[in-house]
Amino acid sequence: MASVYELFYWPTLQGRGELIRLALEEAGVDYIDVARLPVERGGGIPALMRILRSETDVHPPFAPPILKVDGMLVAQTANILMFLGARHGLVPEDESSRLWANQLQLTLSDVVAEVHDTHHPIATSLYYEDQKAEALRRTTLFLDARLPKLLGYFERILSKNTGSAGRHLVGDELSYVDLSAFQLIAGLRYAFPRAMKRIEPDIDGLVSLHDVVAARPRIAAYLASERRLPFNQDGLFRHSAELDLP
Ligand SMILES: N[C@@H](CCC(=O)N[C@@H](CS)C(=O)NCC(=O)O)C(=O)O
Repeated sequence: MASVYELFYWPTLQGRGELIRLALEEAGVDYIDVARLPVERGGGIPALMRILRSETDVHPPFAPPILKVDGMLVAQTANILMFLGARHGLVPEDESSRLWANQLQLTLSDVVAEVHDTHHPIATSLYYEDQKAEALRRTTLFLDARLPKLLGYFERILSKNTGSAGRHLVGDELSYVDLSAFQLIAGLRYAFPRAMKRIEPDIDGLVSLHDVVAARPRIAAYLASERRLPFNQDGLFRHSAELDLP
């Protein structure tokens, strides 16, 4: 019998949970986005809180996204993707490619954390309004130096992957790292359209990768569905006029 995947993530955001949703969608498996079910059907934030506050789990996760399957609770985005990738053909089979995919995914997680810190540079517990000056300073430095450097790194990895003619980050076929790279470009375009306009001419491989992923039949169907939440001001990628610097 096929495993039933239960994803636990904040119900109104794409956030890091989106990297897991994209892998589940591309794999074509059935999954339940538990916190998006109504509370009366066992969903909502209470479902997430039950897991985070559980006293009985032997391996309790610290933060979402969390995947529950076959009696296991798996957390940490890169860890979940390593697991799903191996199960559903979203990563090559050999050990060295799997390590490489995980390494790239962890680097992508670092980028995601830096994006988050543009709007919350001091503390997640403080409102954006209470750290606006620091956010502006942080975003300026991020967009000027860090973002071109980080995206330039992934662009270099694409161009070195000659086996795939520069079409994929790992191996010859689509991997979960490609799916996450798609989400990174989409999120950055939403949050920082002006800076991305400046940077995109230097990362044409990543831009093509974004388009190739978006056109994959399962991903295209997902993006057009109600399962895909829109970007918004509560997620990782936020757009504000004052941080949308050129
Ligand atoms: N390194 C973790 C970070 C997880 C994380 O920061 N999750 C956020 C949502 S995207 C959260 O709800 N954190 C709660 C907390 O840190 O207390 C991962 O990649 O999954």
